[in-house]
Amino acid sequence: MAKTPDYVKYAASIVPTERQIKWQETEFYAFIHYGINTYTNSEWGNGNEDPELFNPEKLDCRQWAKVCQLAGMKGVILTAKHHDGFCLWPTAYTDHCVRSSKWMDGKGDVVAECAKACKEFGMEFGVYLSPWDRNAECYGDSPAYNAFFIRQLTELLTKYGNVSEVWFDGACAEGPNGKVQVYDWKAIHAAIKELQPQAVTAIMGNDVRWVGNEGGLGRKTEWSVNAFGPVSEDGALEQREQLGLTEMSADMGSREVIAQAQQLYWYPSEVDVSIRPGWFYHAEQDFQVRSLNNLIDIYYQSVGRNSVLLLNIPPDRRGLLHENDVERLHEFRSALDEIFDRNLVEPLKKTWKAESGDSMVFDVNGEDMFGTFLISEDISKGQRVESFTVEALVDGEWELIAEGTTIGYRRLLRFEKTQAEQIRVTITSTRATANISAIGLY
Ligand code: FUL
Repeated sequence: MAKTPDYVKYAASIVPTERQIKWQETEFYAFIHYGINTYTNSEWGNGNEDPELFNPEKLDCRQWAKVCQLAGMKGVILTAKHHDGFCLWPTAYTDHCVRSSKWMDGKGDVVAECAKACKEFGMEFGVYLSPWDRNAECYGDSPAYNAFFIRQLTELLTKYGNVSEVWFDGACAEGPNGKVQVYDWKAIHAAIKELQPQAVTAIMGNDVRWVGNEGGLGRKTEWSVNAFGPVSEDGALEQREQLGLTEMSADMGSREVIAQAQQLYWYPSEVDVSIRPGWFYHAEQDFQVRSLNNLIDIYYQSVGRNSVLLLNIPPDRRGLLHENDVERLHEFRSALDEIFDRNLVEPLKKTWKAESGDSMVFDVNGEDMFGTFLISEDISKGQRVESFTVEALVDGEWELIAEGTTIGYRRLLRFEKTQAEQIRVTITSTRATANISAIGLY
């Protein structure tokens, strides 16, 4: 047998942090895009909107949290500030915030209400704080804006209890002074580490990578171990450039790519997608809520492809999740519960330690129909499997019914519904001993 190259051994040795494991286990959570854009019917505000326009009549964050919880989501990420700079909390650092609105006579705080509701419903709470700020005068005066941004971040991370995820979008532009803002990611991340060390940071963050599209499409081959490193890591940007990698690259973790890398990272993917065409609520999109089948496809393409699903549901002008979205989420939960209701194979009692070529056979009763295969690696020990097959024993013959490449935290494969007496799972290639922690057939 050929000797495993050192770079492959190195890749197999990379493991996630505790907080990355916890994040991956959340599987599915909500994005809530809400703010001044909701009231101006836009996606990107200019920053000169009148704060008085923000005036929900029935704002109810408990409804958001409850709906999300019933949909099986484990948390919520709220746009505390979008690119327009309007803050959903009464920040001390700008008047462009809820304090200047009519809502609750300027005494309200959406971030506080949302954090509280999440706590009540046992959900994680995360914040989106847009680095790009089209309202702040100091935007573009890099040191001044970095200080302002860290002050706002500090408010969010000290006044609202536990924050599970901090989401920084990658948009960047020129400020009123005509200069492009240069963010001090090192200082920004140091502040988070000090104030909420358990929080994962996403996109322009250290822990969670953007999947590279907003259409709900994860890669069939998705390496959490890859050569595309976070912005605040020394040398990561240079390596991206050298290897020609962007968030959109189809391949950032194959043997070909990692052979050329100096440094590898555990940097797993998050699939962010909206339930509607827009990120913010627009009444004219009330009948463009994604179909149930589309949402199920997205689930298989995200959670089923070693990613976490961040599904956006935008509250409407009342401050409520719209009935059409709520109903669809209900249907989505019921459909998932139905698919994954009963595992037709005996669950693994202990981790299956597999080398390349190892197989394991599982009894199936021969009567039930199944069309989904689930497999997981124990990611606390790394991500190692490069390919696997699933065969079914039908009338004494083994037939290939599905095959996949990477596994990671979870891989789901769908195929035409079939019956079998047994299934045989083969790990055809792994970078080191694979630690298979779950097998399922539905
Ligand atoms: C993008 C933003 O520009 C969109 O408005 C939205 O917030 C999305 C999640 O990220 O880059």
